[in-house]
Amino acid sequence: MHPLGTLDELPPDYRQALSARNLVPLWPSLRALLPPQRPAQRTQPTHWAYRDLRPLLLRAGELTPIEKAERRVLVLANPGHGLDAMQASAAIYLGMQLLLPGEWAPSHRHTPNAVRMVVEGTGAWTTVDGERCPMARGDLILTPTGLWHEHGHDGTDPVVWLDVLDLPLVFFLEASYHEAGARQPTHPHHGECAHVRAGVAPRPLFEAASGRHARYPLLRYPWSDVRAALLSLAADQPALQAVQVTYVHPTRGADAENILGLHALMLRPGQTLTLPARSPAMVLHQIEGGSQVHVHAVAGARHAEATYTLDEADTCVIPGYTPATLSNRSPGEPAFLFIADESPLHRKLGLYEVRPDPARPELDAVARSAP
Ligand code: GTQ
Repeated sequence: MHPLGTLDELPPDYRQALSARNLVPLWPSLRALLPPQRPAQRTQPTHWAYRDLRPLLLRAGELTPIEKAERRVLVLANPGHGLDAMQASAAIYLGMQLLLPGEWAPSHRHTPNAVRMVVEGTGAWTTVDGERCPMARGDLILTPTGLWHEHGHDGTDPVVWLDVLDLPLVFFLEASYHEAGARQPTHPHHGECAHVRAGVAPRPLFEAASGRHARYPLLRYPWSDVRAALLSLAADQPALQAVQVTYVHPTRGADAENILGLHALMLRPGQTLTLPARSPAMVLHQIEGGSQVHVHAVAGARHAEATYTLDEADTCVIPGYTPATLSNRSPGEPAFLFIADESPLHRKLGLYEVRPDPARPELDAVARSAP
C-alpha cells in the first residue's frame, strides 16, 4: 500500500486557509477512518466481579440517599472508552442499580431503550406503562423507548439489578433525553400471563386490539420460564451445541427491543463452546453456575487476549469481531448466562458479519446458529 500524505507535508498557510473555511483534507486521516481488514476498536475485554462491586454498591446506599441519586447506579465502564464515557461497548451501557427497602425511584421515560436483569433480592417492582412487574433473580424486564417506568421496593433486603441500555448510541445520535412524570396509575394485567406459551397469543376475532399494549405486549420475562425453555431445548436436542434462546416480541417474533439483542445461553455440564467472531460486541452475565470465558487473540486487534472466571452475578464484555470460548466449570450442573449484544443494530444497519475461521471449519455450524 502506498503511504498516504500527512498533514505536516502541507504548507501552514494552506492548512490555515482550509481551517478558516471549515475544510479538512481527507488523506492524512483516511487510514484511521477506514483501517485495513478490521475496525479500530476502543472496546476492551473487561470483567466486573460481583464480589468486588457489591460492597461498593451497598456503600453507595449509605452515602447517597435515593432522593439525591434518583437512580442509584454504579456504571460498568469500559476502560478502553475512558471511564468518563460510561460505555461498556460502542452501543451498550451497563449499570448496577441498588434499591433499598421502602425506597422509590421516581417515574420517568426516555428515548434510550433499557432492560433490567435482576441480580439479587426480592420485593422490588418496576412499573412500566402502568404494568407492575415484580423483580426476582434472573427476571428480565423491558423498559423500551418512550415507556414510563419507576422502581419501588416493599421487601426487607437490598435489591440489585443490572441495567442494560443503548444509551451510548442514542447519545451519539444526539437523541438522548428524558421526561419526568408523576407516580403511574397501575392496571391489574400482566403480559406474561397473556403470553404464557410460545405459539399462541391473544388475538380475538371480533375485538380490535387495545392500542395501549399493542407495541410492547410483553414486558417481563420470568427467569423460571426462560430456564425451563433452555432445559427443554437441551433435553430435546442433545446434539445442539449452542443451547440458546432469544428474548423476542411475542407476536412479531422479532427481537424484543429495537437496538440491543437479548439472549439466554445454557452451557451443559462440562461443556465448552466457541463462539465465532461476529461484528457486534456482547455482554455476558452469569445468572446461575460458573463459567470460564476466554477472549481470543486476534491479529490486528488493539486488545490482547483475556481469560475470566465468571462466578454468579459476574459480568464481562467481549469486543466485536473477536471469537470467544465459554466453558462450564461444573461437570455436574448446567451454567446459565444472560447475553446482551449489538446484533439487531448491526443487522438493521447491514453491518452484521460472522467471520469464518479457516482453522476451525467446525465453527461454521455454530456461526449459522448464533443470534
Ligand atoms: O432505571 O431508569 O442505569 O434512566 C440509567 C438510566 C437506569 C432507570 C440507569 C436510567 C435508569
